[in-house]
Amino acid sequence: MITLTINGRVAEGEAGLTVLDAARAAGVSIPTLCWYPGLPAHAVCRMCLVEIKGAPNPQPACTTVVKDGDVIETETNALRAFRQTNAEWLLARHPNDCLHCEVSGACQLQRLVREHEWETHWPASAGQAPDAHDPDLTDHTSPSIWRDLSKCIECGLCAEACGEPGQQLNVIGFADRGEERRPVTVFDQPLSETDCISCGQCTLVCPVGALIEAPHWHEVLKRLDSRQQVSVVQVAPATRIAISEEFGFKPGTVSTGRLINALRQLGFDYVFDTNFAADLTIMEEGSELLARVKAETDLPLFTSCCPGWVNWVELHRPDLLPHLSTTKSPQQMHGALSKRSLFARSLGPEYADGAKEPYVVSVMPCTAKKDEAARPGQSGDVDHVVTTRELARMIRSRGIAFGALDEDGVFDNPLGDSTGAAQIFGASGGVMEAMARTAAHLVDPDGAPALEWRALRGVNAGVKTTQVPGVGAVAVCNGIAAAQRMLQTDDWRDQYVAIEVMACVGGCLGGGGEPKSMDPDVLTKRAQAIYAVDGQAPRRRSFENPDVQTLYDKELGRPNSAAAQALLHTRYAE
Ligand code: HC0
Ligand code: SF4
Repeated sequence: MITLTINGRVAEGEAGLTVLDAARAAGVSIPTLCWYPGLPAHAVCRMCLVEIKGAPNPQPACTTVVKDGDVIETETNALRAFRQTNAEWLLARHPNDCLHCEVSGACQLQRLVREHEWETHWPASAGQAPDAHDPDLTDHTSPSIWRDLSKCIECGLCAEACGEPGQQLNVIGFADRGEERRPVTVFDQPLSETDCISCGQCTLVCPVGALIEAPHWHEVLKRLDSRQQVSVVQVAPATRIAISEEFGFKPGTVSTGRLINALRQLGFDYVFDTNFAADLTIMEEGSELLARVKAETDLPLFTSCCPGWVNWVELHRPDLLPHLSTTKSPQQMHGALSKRSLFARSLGPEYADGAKEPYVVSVMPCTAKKDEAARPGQSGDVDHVVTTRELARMIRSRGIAFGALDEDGVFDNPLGDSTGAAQIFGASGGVMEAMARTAAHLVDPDGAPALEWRALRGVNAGVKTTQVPGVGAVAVCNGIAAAQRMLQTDDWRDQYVAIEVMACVGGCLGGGGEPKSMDPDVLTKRAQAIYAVDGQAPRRRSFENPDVQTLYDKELGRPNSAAAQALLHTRYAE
């Protein structure tokens, strides 16, 4: 431990910490715009400059390491004046259209303006009107990600999240210098023509509104208000935990009941659970795996529920498409069941004869789920996808006091019951662990296979592996960068029978549509909550879900039957 003085107060800190971390640990807030936990600090925005006694010039807090005995000032007049000049430069180039901006209220620049009283330095003058946007800097071509580079403050975080050390996709990089420095795609193409996989990690780190998810929430509210169809909503496993952070709860708070009550207040007729379809995925994908193991074909099987990963395979390794499970993702399965199963037909004569379909919305931690919903052969299963962040805006916009809601909400049936195995889908390794629980049972119904496969858990390791008795070795790639590294090795084909890939580190709980967080441990906290829900579930293996059993008995016959293939499986673009 070392001792330092910050703004006249003595504090203890760990050796090796940056001034920024040490100050935050001591309760001192230093403004930043280009810093994000987990990405390298590069001191571009110059907002975090501090004075350290003995140092000739102000030093950036994000890259300067504390030394024992340091005497640090973060709020001198000179520093305040410097930050203000910096802000003036940024604000002179930034559109003054907060009222129209999708991230209003969640924008780091807007927050700093408010907290530091910089409003007076933001001219509402010519060139700053909303319609002054250069259309060449706006790109709405992707079904998942929108760009408006007139809002970019050149922090560089998107390029890091998309490239090194993040996703290692390098769709976005920096071009030009000085005034023209901005994040661009290769040949300045629109995102839809690049190798973007829609993971949304760039939107998660963007401190302003330059990169956002393609918003669906306005349209969802309009459709709910019109009440022309029965409306159905499904909620992803990761959303019920992270939504809490949007309303001031600690990371890792489980808000399932409150969330269900909020969705009812928004006007949805049926509030269902994506987890029901996650259990169904295990039945379909697990059966597919056991059939492939028996026939020794197209192994290893890759999971296909992450649309960012599916996009990557189609773009970069179409030779691997036969290895992808043909099982639709739980989102798409749930949509198909909501629209074309006994449930849909039970909604009334117009629904029974197909003249009408329910309006289906999903709430996902993921931006790529928006383009999954538009995939050829699957479009129509789900009408709109809102991210966790968008749902928070919907809840606020309707004046719903989330924190005051009762925690007693329960999902509707028959598409709302689930097991603990489904809940862990939201964490990296969860799909494979859920599959292991059921596959191990199917190959040895009288045995007592493990329920918990801890080797597959955790948000930090890139690749996790274990052996499933009677099935074979399985692996989990935690993030698309880990998957790319694995595919460059020589022996992955021979080593494993099944591989889970989630494009975002941490799995869906780290998805590009989750709340933005400056807590470096946020992924671990969300994961702990997911495993706690599983640990307390009365049923923890997917085949134990009674409503899934009923669905097979009444409608689908058995896993991978012709009826199941027609409703729950898909093909990929070669
Ligand atoms: Fe996921 Fe899913 S677990 S991809 O991360 O499989 O988005 O939370 O909803 O579909 O269930 C995301 C999360 C889901 C799906 C499920 C899977
Ligand atoms: Fe890169 Fe993902 Fe953003 Fe696309 S969505 S630009 S792949 S970080």
